[in-house]
Amino acid sequence: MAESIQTIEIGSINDEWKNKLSALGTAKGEARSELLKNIQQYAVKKVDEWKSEVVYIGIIGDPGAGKSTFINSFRGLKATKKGAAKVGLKHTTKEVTEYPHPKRPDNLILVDFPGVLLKKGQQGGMAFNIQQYLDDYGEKMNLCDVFLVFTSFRIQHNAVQIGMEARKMGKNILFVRSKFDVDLKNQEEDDPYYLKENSKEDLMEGLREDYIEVLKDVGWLEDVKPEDIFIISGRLPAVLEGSFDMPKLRKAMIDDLDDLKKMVVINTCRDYSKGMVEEKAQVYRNQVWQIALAATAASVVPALGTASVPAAWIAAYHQYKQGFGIDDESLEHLAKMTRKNPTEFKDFVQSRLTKGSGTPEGVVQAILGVLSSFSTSLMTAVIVDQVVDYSIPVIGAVITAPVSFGINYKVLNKVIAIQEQCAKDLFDLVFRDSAV
Ligand SMILES: Nc1nc2c(ncn2[C@@H]2O[C@H](COP(=O)(O)OP(=O)(O)O)[C@@H](O)[C@H]2O)c(=O)[nH]1
Ligand SMILES: [Mg+2]
Repeated sequence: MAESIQTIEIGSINDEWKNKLSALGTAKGEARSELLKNIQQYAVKKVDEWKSEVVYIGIIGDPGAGKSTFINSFRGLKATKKGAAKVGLKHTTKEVTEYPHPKRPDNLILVDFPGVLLKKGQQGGMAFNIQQYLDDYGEKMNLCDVFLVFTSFRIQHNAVQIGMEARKMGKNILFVRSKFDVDLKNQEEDDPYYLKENSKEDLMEGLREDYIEVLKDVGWLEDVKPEDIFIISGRLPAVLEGSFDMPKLRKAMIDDLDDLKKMVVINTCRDYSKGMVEEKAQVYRNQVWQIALAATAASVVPALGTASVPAAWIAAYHQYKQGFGIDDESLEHLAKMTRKNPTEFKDFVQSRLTKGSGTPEGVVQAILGVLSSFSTSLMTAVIVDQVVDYSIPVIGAVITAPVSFGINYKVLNKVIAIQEQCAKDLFDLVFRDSAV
């Protein structure tokens, strides 16, 4: 029998889970139900675990470098909105200010650290007392998961010095050079032929190389690679659309975070670039086995809702939609930001998520249609009648359930794939004729 069973690649399963699963293989009767119940509870808890995490993103740098503008855009806010950071040189921050993300204010917080301009009458680098700065702000700095160091047209020593201290605390430091839209305009003025013969990417590459040289000059002691430097525009449309290095910056911001913190960022941030959509899909795929387990266990434990489609599916479906920014609320926000028609976006998404039937893809899409209408009883019917097409073997023979782990795993992956494609197509629809 063992030979006819295929195994499914389930990503980062840990030893604890491996043990639970093999115990399940031999358990019988009561013991088996009990074990399944435990797995179910544990897995459901896991699915929601990220909601108790907090991610702090530290923002440091020169006054006027575009920090406040970025903080607003990253949170999907215009500068005039309530809760937006005050923008402009008159509004240089003197205290640490926390800017929670409006979508998940308890989970994702940008921390704006005071600027480091020398005070009037003070001269030279000596006037900036790094020890004093650390005494004042070191504790807050330590809280941050990652730092973005913003610098303007020339790099100031003090911002780099603070960054260096954060580095000593073991933090990931990303260098951001904002206002690239201004650079582009200047370049056109200064040398109209340059951009006819070279690409924007060439200009960005040149800036990155200059930047590395200056960083070394001003005392950045570590190795810096061009990919550590991010050339962006902090203007709202550019951030939403993912112009210039914005997608790479987003990816770098989450690269060093653990999986739960990654979930916080991707489930919270509104951004629509294709690179980020792919990144999100990957994080969801890594987590699918947990949801599949929850769904599997739920479908065989009578006490927890018989053989209907488990709540874990519905929870996952809606979580993904939010994460990909294709739920109604995100679409309304996007429509507002881009001054387009929310109904057009909603219809588009609805049609993408529910089209087709007959093929395996159609089955999943039928399920999606049902999921989106929230009717659990109908969903059960769809599963019983059609999911048989998915005669996916069970992992290691350890779980045999009405809706097997394999089916759950496969279908959830399909849900992610369909939503991922939908989010990418939405990007084309929304931004096809914008020029940021
Ligand atoms: N064109 C353009 N202007 C920007 C950008 N970022 C900031 N600004 C402008 O630069 C000025 C200073 O920005 P602000 O965000 O207040 O900088 P902060 O002092 O670092 O917080 C403001 O007038 C902004 O409107 C950008 O990416 N592009
Ligand atoms: Mg500011």
